[in-house]
Amino acid sequence: MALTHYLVLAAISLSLSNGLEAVQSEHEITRMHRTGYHFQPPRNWINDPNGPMYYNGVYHLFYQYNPNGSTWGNIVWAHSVSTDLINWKILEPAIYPSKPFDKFGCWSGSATILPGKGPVILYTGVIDNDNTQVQCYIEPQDPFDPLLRKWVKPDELNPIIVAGKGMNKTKFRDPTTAWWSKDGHWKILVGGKWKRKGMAHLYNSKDFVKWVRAKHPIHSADNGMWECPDLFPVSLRGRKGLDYSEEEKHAKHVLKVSLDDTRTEYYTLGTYFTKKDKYVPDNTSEDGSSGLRYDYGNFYASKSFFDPSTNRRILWGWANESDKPNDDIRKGWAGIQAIPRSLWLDSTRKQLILWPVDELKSLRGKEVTMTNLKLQKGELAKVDGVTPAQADVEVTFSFSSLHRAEAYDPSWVNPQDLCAQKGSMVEGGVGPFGILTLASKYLEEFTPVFFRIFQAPGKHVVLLCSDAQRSSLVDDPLWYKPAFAGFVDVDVAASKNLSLRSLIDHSVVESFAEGGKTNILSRVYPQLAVMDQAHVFVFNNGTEPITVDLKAWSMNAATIS
Ligand code: DQQ
Repeated sequence: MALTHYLVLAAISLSLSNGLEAVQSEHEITRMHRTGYHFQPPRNWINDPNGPMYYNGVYHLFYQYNPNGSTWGNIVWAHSVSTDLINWKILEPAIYPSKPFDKFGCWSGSATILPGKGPVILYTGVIDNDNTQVQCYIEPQDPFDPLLRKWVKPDELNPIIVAGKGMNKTKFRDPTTAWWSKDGHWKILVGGKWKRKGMAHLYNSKDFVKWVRAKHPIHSADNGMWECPDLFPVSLRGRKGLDYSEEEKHAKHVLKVSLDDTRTEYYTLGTYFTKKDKYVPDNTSEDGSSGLRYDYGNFYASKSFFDPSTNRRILWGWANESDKPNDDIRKGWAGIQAIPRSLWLDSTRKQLILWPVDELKSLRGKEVTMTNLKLQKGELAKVDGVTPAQADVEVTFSFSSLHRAEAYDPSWVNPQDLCAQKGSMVEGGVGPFGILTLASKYLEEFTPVFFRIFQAPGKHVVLLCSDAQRSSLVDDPLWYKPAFAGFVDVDVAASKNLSLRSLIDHSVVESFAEGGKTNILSRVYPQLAVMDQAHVFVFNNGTEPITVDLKAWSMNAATIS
């Protein structure tokens, strides 16, 4: 059916219903946007993933958690365990304020597995109302407990690091996993700020007890407080992950920082000069907020870990809500974790690839396929047969020519502005084409995830958008409905196709373009397109016809209890 037809129906339906009048019960408000397979605890606020690790056959995920409500505060480390990264058992909080060195909060940190000893954790303790931050040490009470339920803070060791003279002690947090260096030291990074400069302080220790700050930060840049830094090696040879301490010849390093000012993250690929304790980004990686991102959407405070059981590096990231704190109080919950992603270096060596861990496939239920489906300009087709609000969709869009690609204006440097301006409904040459997720019957609401291809001198520019602008009938200016976007670095003239995978889960659409080159997570709150009233469509709004090949699965719910 033609898209214009749907849009006329949407207008009629909206004028008849005079907007959104549905009165929702408290139960519906709490339930209807909860995720089916993205990690979230039964209630309350969560933020950063903390101390992820694999130990003795068990994955541990700790996370910042407010045990008393659904806004940020009273922060403890909640604790969940899993054997497959998808289904989780929720345990008692592992770290909570109990000592003068963490009385005002137990903030983010990381786990390190010490040879011959087992896991220990470094985290940030807040010691007063002024937010003075120190780094603290905690270890399992019983290292033989398979679930590591209880943790103890040795008084004689804590706080293990305090800010030195001339440092900003209220901007001093989020210790990384430690790595062992050939120079005979354990090393960690701690995020910091001095004036406008964000930085990662480097600390050395011979015994994991006494920590000495290196003369200079391992790296810094003029972009405000660096939260949750992460530095790790990636192999130049294939997808195999490397442990933090592995000093492989055939490796590069990744430094990721989370920017408090913009609540966005970026990473650079570069070289870690171990002797000098310096990290230098490659000249192909921009060192700033418009640099490379794991995700161009709602994804923050991420943290990776090495999984020795499968030789993967796995990444967790927090996806905040996009509604208002008052909505979260009504819902009784806020925050989810993105699906854990495997991570490796792209063959171009200029960026990373991120892809949902394979274990997610265990939740795939009924499968539908669409093959060789032709879509002319303005056409769309419904994907029938899967649970539309809880689905995994993989699709390839092919086209025979790029002659119709619109000219690229070099002033379009910000993909998000470009996506907001040229949304899914603005006709183009090659694209926009993609999928409409969480769409209501007559498209009063939908979250499109789509490509648009432009012709620039000597190359094509591929834009991926995940556009929340029309995702919900609720017209609240305080709801965040961005047209998230990123460019996809791909030779589309050679391949003449583009692939997309979207994980749709009630209030989250998590998308991966071209096998994980450019990824976007959006949080959305449809009012009509909920549960079995939601739909998934494929569409084309470009003059170039496209061919669609699609597989979609209903997703079963993960067990998280
Ligand atoms: N969240 C934690 C801090 C960290 C911030 C507090 C990042 O440790 O810097 O909940 O979201």
